[in-house]
Amino acid sequence: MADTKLWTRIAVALAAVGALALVVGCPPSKPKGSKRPAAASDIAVAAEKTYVPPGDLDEYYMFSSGGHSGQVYVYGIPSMRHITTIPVFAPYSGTGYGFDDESKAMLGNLTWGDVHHPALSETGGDYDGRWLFVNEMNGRVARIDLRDFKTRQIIGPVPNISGNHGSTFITPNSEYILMSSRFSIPIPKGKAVSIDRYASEYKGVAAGIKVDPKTGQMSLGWQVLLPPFDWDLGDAGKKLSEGWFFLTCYNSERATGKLEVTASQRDRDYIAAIDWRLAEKAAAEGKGELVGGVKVLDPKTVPGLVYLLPCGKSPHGVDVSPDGKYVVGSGKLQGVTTAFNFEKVLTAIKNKDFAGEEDGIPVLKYESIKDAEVPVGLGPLHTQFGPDGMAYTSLFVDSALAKWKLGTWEVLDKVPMSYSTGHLAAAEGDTVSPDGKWLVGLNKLSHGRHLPVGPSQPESSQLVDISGDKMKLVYDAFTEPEPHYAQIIKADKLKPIEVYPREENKHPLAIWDVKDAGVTRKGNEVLAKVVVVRSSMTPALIEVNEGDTVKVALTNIEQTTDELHGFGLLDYNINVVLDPGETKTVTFKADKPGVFPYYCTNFCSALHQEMQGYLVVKPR
Ligand code: CUK
Ligand code: CUA
Repeated sequence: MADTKLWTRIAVALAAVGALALVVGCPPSKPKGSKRPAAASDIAVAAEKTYVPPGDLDEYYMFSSGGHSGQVYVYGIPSMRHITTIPVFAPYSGTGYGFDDESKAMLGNLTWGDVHHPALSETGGDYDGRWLFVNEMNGRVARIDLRDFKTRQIIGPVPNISGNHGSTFITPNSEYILMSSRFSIPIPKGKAVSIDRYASEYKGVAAGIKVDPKTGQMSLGWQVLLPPFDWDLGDAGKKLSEGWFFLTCYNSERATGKLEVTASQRDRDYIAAIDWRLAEKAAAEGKGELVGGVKVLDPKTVPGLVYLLPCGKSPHGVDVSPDGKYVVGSGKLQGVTTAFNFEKVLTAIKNKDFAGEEDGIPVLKYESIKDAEVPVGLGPLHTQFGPDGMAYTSLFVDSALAKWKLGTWEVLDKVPMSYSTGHLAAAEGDTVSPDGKWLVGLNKLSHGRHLPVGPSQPESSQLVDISGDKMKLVYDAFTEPEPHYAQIIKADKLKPIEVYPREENKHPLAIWDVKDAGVTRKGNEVLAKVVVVRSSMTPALIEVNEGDTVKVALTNIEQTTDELHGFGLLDYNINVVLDPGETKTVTFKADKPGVFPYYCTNFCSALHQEMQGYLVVKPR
């Protein structure tokens, strides 16, 4: 009871800090007031550190989640220049994504996604530069091939998962991607069970999505049943903790929005530690039950599968240190972040040193597994790492980043952020060998540090130089909505192609010579094979009848860097973009009679305007 009162007081204090921050931190008229005093030499150093002269290249790629824009944005570091947008879960007319048959099929019926956590594929716990995986809240995960920066697979909506926030977190050799239900529901989906039976019949679910080590192809894997605690964020163990997945929850109260029970009542929620190798083995041995088409394991019948680590109030992020020894969990309603010692976790498991259980899952004793509560500041969310035991934690309420040291637990430095950082990303900062050097605060608010653009303001990402003892804010960038997590990889680990080599194009409708181009008909189905090359589209006339189903197969036969061509068809909502060497198809019903010009949308040569043709739809 006393605890609850204490908590109420803290909550009030935090709310006041938040309110105060809003008042102090966002003067209504900017940008003049936003110029912070800085010594001229500081400015010169920051400028020199971040300036990438014309023609020079950045040292790192940053892949930043685009939140509910559904996309991934690519920035160069240290310049913070936006280099490209990778469309993933929403159509993007800039690259014709979501218009051609292939990407349309991948998107399915959903035209939006809420992207939170990119995960670069790993080998031996280091980024290997092969693929980028990203989650989105509607239960899906996408794989982007870093050879061509294209979305190549979308898996899901995965059965039984509701609100896929806890992904993508990848194992050190890219064996699995973790996924979890943020919102517990009865499973399989489609059962309408009264919310009064939440505590017993609503289920938390964690999923291991299997990744093919050769192709990156994802498949459903297995799932683990968890109590309905609202499973939020995760990380995979590495080195000392390899073989485990960690997942936070913020509602061990089993609150359902009713006033008398809230998700913040308890002083501790949990981090679940899941033995994924055991899950794999149990599923292979035929344990578990098929629910919604996936093997679901109940921890009650697979002893040792899950343990619960008590963690400070409503934890958000959980991050594993480069050596795998520390599991750092931050209660977002606290002023400290907790470092659990995984050696102690293993000892406690061995000795069955438990404090109790939740739905049959053993709960470890907080005091026997934690090494330190580090007083980083208010509202700690996420932690990244540098070399030499350095750790960096984002503070949402304090609107700052804290630097501290693993082992000594000293807080060494803080740098204010504008404003209210959610995630932070350090250069290779979640691998077994972080680089140090650069840290980016991915802020939830920008608070006027940009030319005013009306009420719909951008988010901001700020670059911090972490190469010295003190952290130095060196650059403000304004980002597309809404950056959650980002990962930063050394540029030389990626070797993207510049054209699709002709010999690799296995599309059945690809053609490479204008003499193969033309229009054929089977019943009321029309196929137009079109060659696209500077500076013509062949054929330049496609004649069909009203009501025909028309498939246009376009091949860009160029083998020259940057020679993209587009196919915009007026009045039919068709916009396809073809990279050099690429073939795409678009299928539509010719339901409007008339003459409809098509033309190249990418300015490709002096005769770009001449790349055009006509679709003639003859009335019935
Ligand atoms: S979340 Cu957005 S600040 Cu989706 Cu990882 Cu923590
Ligand atoms: Cu092809 Cu413009």
